[in-house]
Amino acid sequence: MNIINNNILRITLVGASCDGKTSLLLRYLNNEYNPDTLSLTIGADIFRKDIQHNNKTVELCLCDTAGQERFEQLIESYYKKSNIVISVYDVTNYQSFEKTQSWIHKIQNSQPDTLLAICGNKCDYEYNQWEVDPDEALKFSTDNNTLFFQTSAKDNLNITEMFTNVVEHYYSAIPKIYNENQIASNNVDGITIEKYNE
Ligand SMILES: Nc1nc2c(ncn2[C@@H]2O[C@H](COP(=O)(O)OP(=O)(O)O)[C@@H](O)[C@H]2O)c(=O)[nH]1
Ligand SMILES: [Mg+2]
Repeated sequence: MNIINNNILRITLVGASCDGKTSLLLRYLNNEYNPDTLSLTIGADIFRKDIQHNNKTVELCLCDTAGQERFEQLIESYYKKSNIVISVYDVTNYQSFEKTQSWIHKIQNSQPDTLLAICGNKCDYEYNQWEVDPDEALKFSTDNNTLFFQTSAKDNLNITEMFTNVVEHYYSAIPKIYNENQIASNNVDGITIEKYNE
């Protein structure tokens, strides 16, 4: 039988190219921000970070994916193993919000048990440059039962709070699982938890 370590949480970031996924992760992990980043994410990268939750150490495996269509199958293989998916969009780019909507619908259909969040990034821009109305994004989020955040990797706004919040929500949905150190099933109360097998 497969022994599952429920102190590992997999979080995957998806979205369009250039909405700031890599910048969000670098800000969260290293408190770094590089406005001139030229390095496009190729396929997917995994980062790890230990956090404390209820006096226990939780290892976050954070998967940064590329926005290009040609990587969608690879990205799918990562988000399928994830407990939480955050779909990022750029508040100044309506097309990126449309991409987020299509990711949410796609993942909801294939994995109804994954905790989903949407994140409008680049909130540092003047509001008159925003193409995505926060009320519309919030309505989409409410209608689709996802969490909703607005962040800025540039100004370090709401990023740690977002990751802390998704982890809290995840565990509050499954207190029974988290109270045990290890569980011997990969499907308890309908929520699938898998061990990372990279
Ligand atoms: N103004 C602003 N620019 C950002 C922010 N986050 C990322 N960027 C910029 O947007 C571009 C794409 O960011 P990147 O993290 O590579 O996006 P990714 O393709 O989703 O990983 C880069 O030039 C970043 O510096 C943000 O919060 N505010
Ligand atoms: Mg990237």
